[in-house]
Amino acid sequence: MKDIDVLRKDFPILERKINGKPLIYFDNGASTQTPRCVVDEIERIYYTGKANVHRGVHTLSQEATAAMEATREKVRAYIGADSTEEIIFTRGTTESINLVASSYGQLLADGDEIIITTLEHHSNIVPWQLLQQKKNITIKVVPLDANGALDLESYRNMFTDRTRLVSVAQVSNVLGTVNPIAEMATIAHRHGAIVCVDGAQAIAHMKVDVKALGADFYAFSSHKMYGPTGVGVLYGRKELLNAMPPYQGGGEMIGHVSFGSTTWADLPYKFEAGTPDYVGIAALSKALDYLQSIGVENIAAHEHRLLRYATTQMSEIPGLRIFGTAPEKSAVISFLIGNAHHYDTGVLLDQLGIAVRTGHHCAQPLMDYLGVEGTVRASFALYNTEEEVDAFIVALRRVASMLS
Ligand code: 7TS
Repeated sequence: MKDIDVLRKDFPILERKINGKPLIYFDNGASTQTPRCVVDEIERIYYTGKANVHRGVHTLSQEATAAMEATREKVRAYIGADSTEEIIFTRGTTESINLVASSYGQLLADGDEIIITTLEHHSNIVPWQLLQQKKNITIKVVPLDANGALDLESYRNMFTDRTRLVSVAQVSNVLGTVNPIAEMATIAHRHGAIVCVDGAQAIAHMKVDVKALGADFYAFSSHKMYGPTGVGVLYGRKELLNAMPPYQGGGEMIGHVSFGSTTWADLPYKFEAGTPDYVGIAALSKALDYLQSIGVENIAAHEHRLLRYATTQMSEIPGLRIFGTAPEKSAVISFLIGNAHHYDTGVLLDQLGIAVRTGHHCAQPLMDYLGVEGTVRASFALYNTEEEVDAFIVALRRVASMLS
């Protein structure tokens, strides 16, 4: 990977002091920081290029449209999709999954079954529960083994001739578990079910190829991949998207509107009602360039080094418990120190300049399964360093002695 000290200069926020201490930003699972090239692009567009997309013959509008469509093509290539018709811009992973549940959900019938897992984020649980209020479907939940990996034997045995869809995170935002999506998709497809993948925690941390994964839908958020907030992507296989009804109605998603009947626009516009965050979408293009200039495989290797380094040292702290020890694990470490409350640990770490997330991480069913109310979570990104991990370990030892 490129020199980390040079890369860190792309992120001015990393020069901040928090409570008099240099910021150590370990809350990348919630949002990654944004490099200068992305912020510069947002500023450039607002100052010199802002115009709505698709709505004018004038030059600025044409430029804005071209920028949005160029990002669509870049996203397509980045995730290995066949066509830009399969790339829908949304507000984030949450909206992408809601789109699938609302729209594809309308094609389900009473008595149909879907499969999710114990480690899902609420955004891959609640949309399906909302669908359950409209359709009498059954939601089955794949259990975990002691390491926090999915129990694939149970998964295999869950399929019936009524199973229509599996919706699963590629990476757990709490345990870091990397799920064997390709294997799960093969099993699902054999039973005639389709697979929706929540890629929120994967997209910036490993190579994603939707076709190699066998994903029929793939959802992710720009703000977790060094891009702007307020932008997400839903990849969907063209034949599925074509069969699905629109998600929202409004401008830009129609073919022709009359009070008698209205027809829909072609893909992907059928699913993009209203003015999108066209500035954010255009700037996402710069985040993709940035990721590619470093190489996601290099980022993954760097983050795994940090994961191993931190895990080894954390394991030596008396009373510290790590949740999630799956063999395939991303750079996310959830933990508790003795009986200390996760919130107290988080506040003390913040005093020392270290940003971690605490709480249930929008995964309450997983917390119930783990038998805890919440955890503390450190999650790494490309700009984190071993020196930061060293400072984190010193801080954890201090917190442990204060709270025990
Ligand atoms: N799915 C997973 C696995 C996530 O980790 C998150 C956000 C989402 C979906 C929702 O993404 P959004 O961009 O639509 O909000 N996870 C977290 C987190 O772990 N801490 O803050 C947000």
